Amino acid sequence: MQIEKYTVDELNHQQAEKHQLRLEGVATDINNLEEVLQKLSVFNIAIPSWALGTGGTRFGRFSGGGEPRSLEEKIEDVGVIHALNKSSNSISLHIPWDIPDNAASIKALATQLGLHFDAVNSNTFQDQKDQKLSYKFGSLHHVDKAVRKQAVEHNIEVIKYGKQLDSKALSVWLSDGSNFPGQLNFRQAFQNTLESLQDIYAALPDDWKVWVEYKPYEPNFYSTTIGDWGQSYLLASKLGAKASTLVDLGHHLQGTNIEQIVSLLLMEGKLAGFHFNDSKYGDDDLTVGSINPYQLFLIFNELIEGMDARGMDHATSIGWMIDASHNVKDPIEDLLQSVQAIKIAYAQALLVDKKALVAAQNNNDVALAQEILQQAYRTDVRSLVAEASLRNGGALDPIGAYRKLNIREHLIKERGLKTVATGL
Ligand SMILES: [Mn+2]
Repeated sequence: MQIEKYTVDELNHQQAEKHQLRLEGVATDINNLEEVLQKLSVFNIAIPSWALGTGGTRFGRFSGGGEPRSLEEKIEDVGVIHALNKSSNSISLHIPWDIPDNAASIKALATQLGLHFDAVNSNTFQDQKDQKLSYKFGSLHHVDKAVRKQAVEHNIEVIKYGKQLDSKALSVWLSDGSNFPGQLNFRQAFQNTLESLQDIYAALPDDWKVWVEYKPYEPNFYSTTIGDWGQSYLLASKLGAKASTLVDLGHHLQGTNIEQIVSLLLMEGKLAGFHFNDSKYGDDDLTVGSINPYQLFLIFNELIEGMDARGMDHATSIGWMIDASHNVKDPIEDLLQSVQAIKIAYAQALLVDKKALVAAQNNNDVALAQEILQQAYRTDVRSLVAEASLRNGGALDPIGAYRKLNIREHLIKERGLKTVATGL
């Protein structure tokens, strides 16, 4: 389904007066208001094709109804999200869950909805039907060269699909690792991974990048071959300029200082991008900003500081994507919440008085440095995010609009109650 713009305009009109008052209230304290609004209005976050359906756990999956039954319907759902928030103008495909059989028509549909294709993601963490060799003991790091070759060829095939859709990056996450001490020779596993990635790297088109993601544990619980940013950075450095490290927020052990990792990767020009989510105990499945919004703000503070130091464009020089599993919420609502949370953290970080912060740091004025950060963090920037959306033709309140327009009910009517999207 597609959203008629006048229906969004009507809802905005009903909320216009309240919104204006809120905006004026916060605007009086902001010196760089227009700059903040401008940056917010061009900031987009990619939606992964696997996030439009209800996710599952090891134990079960409870479909919410009206899930997309095809890649076309997934793209339509991203179109709904983008029509409401005007901040989700791209989709990241997962191969083989979402193979574009007819690239021309898929591209035309996306273009019609104002969307393009972000990074393509390979999958060597599962065995697919009719697959010759198994990934039970890993893929790019496997002891058997034939398995490594099969996994390399899969990645090259993913690049081929991405080229048809004008993607510009291959995102690689490996589940390769070991479950028990002694199972694996760490150096050999790393060398095999490097050699496999070198073969994939050689197949990258000139204007493409490869993003190397890391994760400390799961599905393996003793070692992961690309388990932290050091291992990813080492691989990316050895591969060359087109390779860099992808940070997934949930892929860290508890208490890890992710903002510091981000800062140093940016310094080295090796930060590829982000997978946004949140976690309480482990893994990466909760909605970004739902558990620790202050950490998200601190990460954005370092991102902005580091990108500005290198003259990088906030909106386009890094890949921004959501990577979460929506097990108990309506996936579209969850994705709308995610984008709002990201934009709120970004807006707050844009408000940090950088000159004052640098002065405080140079004076070792620890209390003042904290005050400066928290002054920005404690500002209610929701009306700024709403204003940026409004100026782009989106909804002041995207989730409210989604509910008032009864979109899920429409989707259930159109697709049925018992549909299951491909994905996790
Ligand atoms: Mn991820």
